Amino acid sequence: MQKHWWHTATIYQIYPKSFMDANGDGIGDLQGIISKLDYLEKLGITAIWLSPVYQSPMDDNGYDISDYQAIADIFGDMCDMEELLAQANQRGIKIVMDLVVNHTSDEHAWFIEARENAASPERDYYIWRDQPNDLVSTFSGSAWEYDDKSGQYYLHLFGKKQPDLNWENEELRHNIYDMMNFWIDKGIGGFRMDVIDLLGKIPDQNIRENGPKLHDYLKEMNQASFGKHDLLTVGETWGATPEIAKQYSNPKHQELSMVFQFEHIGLQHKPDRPKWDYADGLDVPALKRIFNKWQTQLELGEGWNSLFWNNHDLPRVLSIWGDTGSYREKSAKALAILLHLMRGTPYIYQGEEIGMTNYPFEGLEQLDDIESLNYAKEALENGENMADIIDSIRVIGRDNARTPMQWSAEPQACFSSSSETWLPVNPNYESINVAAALEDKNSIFYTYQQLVKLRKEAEWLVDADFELMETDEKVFAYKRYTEDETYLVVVNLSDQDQAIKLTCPIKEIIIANTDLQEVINSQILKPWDAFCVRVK
Ligand code: ISL
Ligand code: CA
Repeated sequence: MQKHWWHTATIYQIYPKSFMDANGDGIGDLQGIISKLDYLEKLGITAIWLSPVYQSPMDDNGYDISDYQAIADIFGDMCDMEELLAQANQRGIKIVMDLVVNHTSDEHAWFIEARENAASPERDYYIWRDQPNDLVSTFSGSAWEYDDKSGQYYLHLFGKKQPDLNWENEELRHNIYDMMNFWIDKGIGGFRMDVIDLLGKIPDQNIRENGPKLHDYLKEMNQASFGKHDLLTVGETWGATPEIAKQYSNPKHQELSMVFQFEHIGLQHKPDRPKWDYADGLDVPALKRIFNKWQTQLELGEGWNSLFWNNHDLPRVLSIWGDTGSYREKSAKALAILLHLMRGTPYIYQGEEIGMTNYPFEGLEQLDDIESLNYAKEALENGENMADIIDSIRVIGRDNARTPMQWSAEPQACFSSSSETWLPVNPNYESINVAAALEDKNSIFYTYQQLVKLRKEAEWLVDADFELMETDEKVFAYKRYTEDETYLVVVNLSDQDQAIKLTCPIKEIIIANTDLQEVINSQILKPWDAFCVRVK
């Protein structure tokens, strides 16, 4: 198998509005990111996945782009972007851009022209119908919006201000590839591709994901843009199975490096229910089953995994599956060890490396997220009560991931010099912050640092096969083995003691969040104990 830099990389996701505010307007920006590159270098990450920084009315925080080749004023300008690229590259850090090409903003010049002039070529860049069908938007309500001017409806699988692009249109496709090449020429490290599985949609047949032409488009895109370069490309694919993931990521298909699959994330809500109907606690046996499937069915050379607990759309993993009380640090390390030693490329979401948690939201006025607010509005109209709605949003809403990064115990966690930040700072910043983490040798940060380093150096992390081990329900244990070596990863995913049988001789301790000798002597895992050892 041909090895690429991203096989041994760890990627760090930055949500620009919330990372660091340099000019004191309460919103993160590019100069803020530049000022924190030394911190990221210390963590050791190989690349940053930068959520959208393009020009946008920010109806969905930049996932509604009005100009793909300009930077949003709130973040800075193209000079700042070039400076970020240069400064990051100097530190050996690549910048992976977010590619949002399922839809644009309704303020994009293409859509403005399409709307104004039904005879324009741009009209066909979007999807218009005389009558809506029953497709619904991910952000609540019908996926069709009536346009007065032309008397037709346009499709929006997300917000009304996010009209869907028509990928059947060849001219549109080539405009997108040209735009991608503009960024490639600037020296970026790759693309994270927003809802890429929707490109082949056929609205008239209610086909959203995995339409028949999807993979033709991706092959064409690969050929016309990134295929000639050694870039990381990762597609966001909510419904992917291992079979589907191989279609994208098998090198012989010449599409993408990897995809994000969300099967494990599905455990955050009740089966076949909307995400707001969240599940109580983590179903550990199901988690084991799902990771086992992905680790064994996406064979080396036939596909590649992405590994993540968090992103800007998800609740903080410690709040939903870990422990935010006395085992906060222990559980954060346990979850990190569990994930980062599997086969695939790990992604860290800003703040995860210091164990940030959900925000204690109490009312709609504290929220910004279009998905949460639209859901609340619809649920209220349907007669649901406010307390239940807020409860769901507090547990699973997207703003949990989006509150400002906590840099220190100073006011506004040192995220901004303004007392008015675009989302409130989590009140726990006085204890959970970067400055405190850096000072404490045993902090979560240093576990992440160690894992990132390990991924760069240890070849077995790429090559070794995966085998799930039979253990008690709440213990997740797996082997990684090559012909010559065997590694054992054991994690207690609970706040209870768990008995284990650890009999094989330990040759080397790779990483641990506990006193391993004590575990061996007692044959008991204490709450959230986790370790990796070489046994052969
Ligand atoms: O998080 C989600 C699952 O309930 C959805 O809100 C989310 O919209 C979906 O995961 C697709 O996400 C991506 O595209 C959206 C954008 O709002 C998300 O931030 C982005 O990650 C539309 O561009
Ligand atoms: Ca700012």
